[in-house]
Amino acid sequence: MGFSNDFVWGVATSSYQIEGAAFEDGKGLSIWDTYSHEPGKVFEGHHGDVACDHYHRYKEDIRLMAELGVKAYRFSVSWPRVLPEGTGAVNEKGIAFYSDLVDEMLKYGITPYLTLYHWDMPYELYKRGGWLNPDMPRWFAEYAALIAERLGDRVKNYMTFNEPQVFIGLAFVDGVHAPGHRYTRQETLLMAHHVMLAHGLAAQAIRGKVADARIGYAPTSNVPVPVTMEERDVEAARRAYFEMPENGDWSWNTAWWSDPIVLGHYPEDGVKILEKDMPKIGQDDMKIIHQPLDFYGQNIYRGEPVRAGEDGKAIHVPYPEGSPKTAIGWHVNFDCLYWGTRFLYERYQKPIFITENGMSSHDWVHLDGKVHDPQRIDYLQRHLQWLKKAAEEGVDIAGYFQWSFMDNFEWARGYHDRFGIVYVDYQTQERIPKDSFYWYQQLIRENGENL
Ligand code: PNW
Repeated sequence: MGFSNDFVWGVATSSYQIEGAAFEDGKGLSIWDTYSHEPGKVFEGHHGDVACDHYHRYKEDIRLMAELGVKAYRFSVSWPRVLPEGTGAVNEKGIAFYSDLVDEMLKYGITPYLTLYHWDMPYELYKRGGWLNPDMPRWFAEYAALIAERLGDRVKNYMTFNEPQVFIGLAFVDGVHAPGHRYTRQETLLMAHHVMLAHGLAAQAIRGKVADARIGYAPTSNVPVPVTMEERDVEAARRAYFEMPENGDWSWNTAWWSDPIVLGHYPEDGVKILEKDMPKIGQDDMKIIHQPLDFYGQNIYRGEPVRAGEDGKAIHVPYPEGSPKTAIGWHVNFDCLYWGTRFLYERYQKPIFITENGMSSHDWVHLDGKVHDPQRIDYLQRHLQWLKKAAEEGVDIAGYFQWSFMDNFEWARGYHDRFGIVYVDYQTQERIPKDSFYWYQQLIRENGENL
């Protein structure tokens, strides 16, 4: 026993990171279109104007996915491509692109998993206050309804948000992602509340249009991993995953972002610590936020080793000097997929999808014309071994999406870091499957049996 027969093996990407065609066919601007062109914001001034030119090459890309043998493809829709002003007039050419993209997937038997918001907020809505504006949840629901109406006959799987921790936390708490501001705690907590309301209203809107829709969510956070299997350490890690830090540093807190959506209330410990900065919560808000979820998605890349202190609380155990890091500088800890899925399943009791997992490296084309990435094969293999162990122990794991299908625009790091199992030559737009592509192809064929 390991992965179920209907286990969903997939790959993931997002609109701004691959599409390009940033100013074509009536698309509106997103905050990443503007931010990436501000000097000094992105590595060496890179931007997503062309990216992988996927907008024009999607047929070739989907054909390659079919060759890979994935059962599902997680992609995102660019909100300003279909609603240039975020609300109101529809850009039919934008809708046509996603409709054709979905048809192309279905032609090869690849199931679409659609993310509504992977950070590329319409610039026009940003000018109106973005996530601070109380109308934002309603605009988001209007957008969700449009997508469900136009694609819902063929798209059944939806994720509302990708990583609110990043597009609120990194963008507005730390100020290092678009639009790159620092707001007060009061303001950012209000934004977070609006994001959750938007999730709830969008879920309702989708269900109103697509009776057999399956709806999920795709947050992220690093997983505290116990350094021993002793129950004391395991319990310390579990607590650290969900507990609000005493300093009120809330933006990466798993419970803050997921309890309201899955359980219907903010976590008590967090409310106590953040009380004076909490937004005013409307009478029906929690009901709106707490919509039935069909699956729980989580992006997991990293673990943070911890052990239990005297009082049972987690103490961070630093990684040994010189221990492995990926090109982006992230430490590697394979068992994060085991502990992460286990802790999440205990708390939320939903079928779990790993909606992203993968690593960056600085790959190149070798003299034999191939791209050799043994480090990525090693990373994926060991992470999947631990995911399999969780499945064997009864954690309900429904699927795994490798990040990313192809090298792409890695946000503030530009094209410097490569996460793909397909290499992209940005000069020629040639795609070259890396060794890890063929490794993953084999793994999917065997349903992970030889891990
Ligand atoms: C995710 N962290 O971002 C995003 O969903 C992708 O768009 C992105 O390309 C990918 O991971 C790789 O970075 C993350 O700080 C950003 O732990 C930051 C973190 C995790 C994920």
